[in-house]
Amino acid sequence: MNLDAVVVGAGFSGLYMLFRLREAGFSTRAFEAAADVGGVWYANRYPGARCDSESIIYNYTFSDELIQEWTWNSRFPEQAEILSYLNFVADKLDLRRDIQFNTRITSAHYDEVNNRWKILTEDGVTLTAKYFITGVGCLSASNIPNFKGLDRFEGEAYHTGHWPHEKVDFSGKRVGVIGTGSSGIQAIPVIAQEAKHLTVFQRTPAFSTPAKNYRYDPDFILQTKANYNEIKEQIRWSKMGYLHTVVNDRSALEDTPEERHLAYEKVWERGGLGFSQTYNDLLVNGEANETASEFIRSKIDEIVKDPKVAEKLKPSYYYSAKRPVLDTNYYETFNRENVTLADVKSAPILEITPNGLRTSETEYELDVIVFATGYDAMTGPLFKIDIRGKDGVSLKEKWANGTQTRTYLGIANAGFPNMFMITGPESPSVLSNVPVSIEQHVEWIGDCIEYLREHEVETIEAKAEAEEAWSKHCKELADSTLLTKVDSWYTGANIKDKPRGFLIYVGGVGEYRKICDKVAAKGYEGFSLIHTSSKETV
Ligand code: NA7
Repeated sequence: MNLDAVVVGAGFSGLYMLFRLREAGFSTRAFEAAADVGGVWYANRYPGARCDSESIIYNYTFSDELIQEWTWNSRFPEQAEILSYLNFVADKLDLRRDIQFNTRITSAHYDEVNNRWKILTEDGVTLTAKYFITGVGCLSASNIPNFKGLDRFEGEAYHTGHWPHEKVDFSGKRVGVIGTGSSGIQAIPVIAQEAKHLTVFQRTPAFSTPAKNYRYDPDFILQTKANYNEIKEQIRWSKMGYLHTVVNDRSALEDTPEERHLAYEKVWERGGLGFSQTYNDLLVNGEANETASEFIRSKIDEIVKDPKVAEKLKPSYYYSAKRPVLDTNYYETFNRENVTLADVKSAPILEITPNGLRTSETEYELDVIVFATGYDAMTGPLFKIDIRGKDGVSLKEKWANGTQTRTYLGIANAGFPNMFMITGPESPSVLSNVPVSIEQHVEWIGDCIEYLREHEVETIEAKAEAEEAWSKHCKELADSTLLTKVDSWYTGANIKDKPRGFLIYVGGVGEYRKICDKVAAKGYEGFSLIHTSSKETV
């Protein structure tokens, strides 16, 4: 099969990319390893799975019809509701006829003689395409630490990112959850209600603030739909793709302790991810950050009855430097009689045993282990495919050879002509409301491919110097924040032997959009374009 474009993935990215290119008349096919649409929302079915972005902005904005015809139920959408939404989109836009499910792309090699990508599927089928576009997500390559004895466990074991479709029954069972990031913190309160006993194995405590979820009022929905153009403009040009902005546009240190307390209390009560926006310097000034961190620690003291448990739950790093978490009754769960907190920082997990697990201190008998141990973020999903550009150099080799992954705009790579990444490393991606970033990428890539057709361009490739400058810019921006001062999946520190680097553009989605638009307006500045006829390089 020879196509104009192959798109990998049928989540938020792949679905829209397929639609965008098909509408422009390009023969396009999407390949999805799972049995249906949804991407991470197809896979993350663990109890309590919910999005931390507010529903009304966690959707596509490109089609007024989609906006008007879909209605969200509550402020923070549950996994099942998001999955229904993506199914609704796939049906409405008639996308399934161009998606091949249950098909993993295993390799994509660039053929320099014919200027085509040669793409291989797991079942041995070869395709060729002019453009190779990845929509593989940033947090889709799950990570289970290589614990000794992992395969000897005789009970049930699940990773939150690959949850079974049938309901997992915890009743009457001794359950262990390893990991207290977003997934663990969402799952723990729900599992605790059902399990006979739940042990939470915590290595690093997370800062969590209340989601304060509620059902939407029908009038609010009507108003939202009527004003959607305004909402769309606001999120597209915002810092992080959200509606909330900095609550107090000054340093936290300009307020008195009493004023600060009131400010934090107000934003805490409001719920949602806006807590990090209470003041404008919480992510850049350690002293200011400490005031927010201390406030959350004081809340843990207030909520958790056993002071020793409360102490263990308090993080000591900068609030929001690791991904901040939203919860519903997380800290409260530790007041339940059937819940125990095990600190596996001071007493690490040594091995998984047939009946549970053993730490350096004691042995735990478990019927079920839930691995909420996260993901090989950003680069992990791309490395699952053997992607090779010019001279047979793989993306893995290119990125692993240096100490830092390099891309141009998070969209393209020098040495990999006619390949585009949706929310690739060094784009705003996971530091934004992701669908906003996805739409911007898809539209930019779609416009670019149309431009190439119109101008009879055979290949487009990022220039090495443009890539170098972009990576440097990303690094400088990140280094000016507290985000690089703490080990996290943002920096790659959660994966053994992964080169450290901060692989997200932190300048904001609005600023990023301006930069990308400028690059396009200048005839794709920073890219080499080779024309079909003349072989001329621009
Ligand atoms: P995260 O946020 O990476 O959390 C993973 C958790 O698992 C975290 O608490 C880790 O502790 C813990 N972990 C990882 N390895 C181990 C070992 N070996 N022993 C004990 N504990 C371990 O993943 P999530 O799935 O919760 O969230 C990912 C993102 O998905 C989330 O931020 C949203 O954007 C959506 P650590 O902190 O490394 O000490």
